Amino acid sequence: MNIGIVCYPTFGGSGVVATELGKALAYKGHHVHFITYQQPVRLDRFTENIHFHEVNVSDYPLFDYPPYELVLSSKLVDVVKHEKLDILHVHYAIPHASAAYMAQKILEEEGIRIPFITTLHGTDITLLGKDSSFEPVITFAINQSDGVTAVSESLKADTYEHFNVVREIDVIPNFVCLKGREKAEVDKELKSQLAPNGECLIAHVSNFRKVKRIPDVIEVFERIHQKIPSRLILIGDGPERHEAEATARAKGFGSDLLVLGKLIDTERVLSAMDLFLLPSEFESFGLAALEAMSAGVPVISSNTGGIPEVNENGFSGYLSDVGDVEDMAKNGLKILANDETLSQFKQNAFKQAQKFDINKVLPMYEKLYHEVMKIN
Ligand code: GMT
Repeated sequence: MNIGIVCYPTFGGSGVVATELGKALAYKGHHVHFITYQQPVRLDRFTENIHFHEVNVSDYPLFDYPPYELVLSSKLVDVVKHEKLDILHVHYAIPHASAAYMAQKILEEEGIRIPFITTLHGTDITLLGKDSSFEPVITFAINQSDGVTAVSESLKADTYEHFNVVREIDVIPNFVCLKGREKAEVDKELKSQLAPNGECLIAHVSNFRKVKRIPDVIEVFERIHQKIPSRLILIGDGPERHEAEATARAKGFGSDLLVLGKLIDTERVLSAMDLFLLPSEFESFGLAALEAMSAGVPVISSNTGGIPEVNENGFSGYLSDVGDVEDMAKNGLKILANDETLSQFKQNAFKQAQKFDINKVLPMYEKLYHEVMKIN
């Protein structure tokens, strides 16, 4: 198949999922065309069957806000025509689904029928979707899509709750690429660098937005740190990061805080961790938690949104109510209590991640592509 993928090219979960999906499809022999304003961050090397089409937004002095959506629609028309695409798969409803709809209509005038699938990722529905300035467009674009997927049952339910969606939504969960690994591999050298005195390593990965509840990460860590030698490893960047560093210093454990910033290859660092914290206010899925589990790291998380579909309470980690930092710390200490318990949770975390291996999820997307193309 000749597949066009539209996504945000940044470190956010939707961009990561779209890029990894494209890479896996290309590996299976499909031709994949990424169409976005920048090379996606995880598309960092030449890969056969993968093509990148940059959307250039012109900087006319007339525009206070350059119309990205229109330029994207035009680019989609161009790529569909010249690369003879069979299908478009857009990730994140805004503005990708409506841009795809516009491109579809323009191409129809020229006798070309291109179906498009919209994958809903979370904040497009749960945060932006609730904003009345976007709602009619999102509802329309979802209803006009030839296929719609959500990354969890919880997000599917939220979509029906917040929008007047009258069409079927398929749940296709996010995934990890385990590359045939049967167990998680620990980077021992890195572990001893990060924990020179054998401290427990506790990680958090995110874009440090408010929804991630970074102060809870600090609170939970502080409680664990008071009981056992431990270090907090923060990966990613965003508005709440600076405050987190300042609080850690003020609380007196600044020297046990390591801020690694945006990393392309989180897998290696995660493999050295003992625990992962995800206390978010809301998560439609929690890809970061799944990536941690795929590195054999148990997860202490909130029980919001789609997280319970990913992290199994008492098996791959523990779930607590949003904001219950006492319970999260208590659960973290339970996992870290002794080597035996920790090792069992690590194995369980990897087993849980195996349920979301790309080999299980990729065929679901391929099946949907075929169904949508047959109807059209
Ligand atoms: O919140 C983020 O980290 C970014 C955001 C995005 O759209 O890139 O993530 C959303 O999509 C991810 C991939 O499907 C999900 O794993 C995240 O749970 C979801 N974020 C929220 O729902 C807050």
